[in-house]
Amino acid sequence: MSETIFGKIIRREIPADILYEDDHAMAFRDASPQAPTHFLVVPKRPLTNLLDAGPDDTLLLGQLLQAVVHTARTLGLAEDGFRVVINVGADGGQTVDHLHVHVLGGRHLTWPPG
Ligand code: DGP
Repeated sequence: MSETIFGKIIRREIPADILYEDDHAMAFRDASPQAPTHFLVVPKRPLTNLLDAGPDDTLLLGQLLQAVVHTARTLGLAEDGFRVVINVGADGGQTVDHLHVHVLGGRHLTWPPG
């Protein structure tokens, strides 16, 4: 995959509001928030998107969701709930080609999305 802005954030070459980090994942606030709380969880290994995740990535995908839950709890989202979204490809609205999990909360979110 080609280099993306998220790779630069992971390597701390450009700034981001980092909320959580472990050996496999990083969480940072979205630069274009769509809710009072909106952060992204990314794998440190640069998978392009969910389609790029194979059987060897099963554990990693679970680790990403554990990072989602941990960070959401830390930010106080557990009581009222939140939404988890993974955009995949053009029709999915993916604009950055590094797998990322959106986490949105802090307001009531409507359904369906646009
Ligand atoms: P998506 O459309 O699913 O690919 O979402 C990409 C998100 O990434 C979008 O909500 C805005 C966010 N984003 C893009 N560039 C940057 C950046 O440089 N820093 C941060 N923190 N977020 C970014």
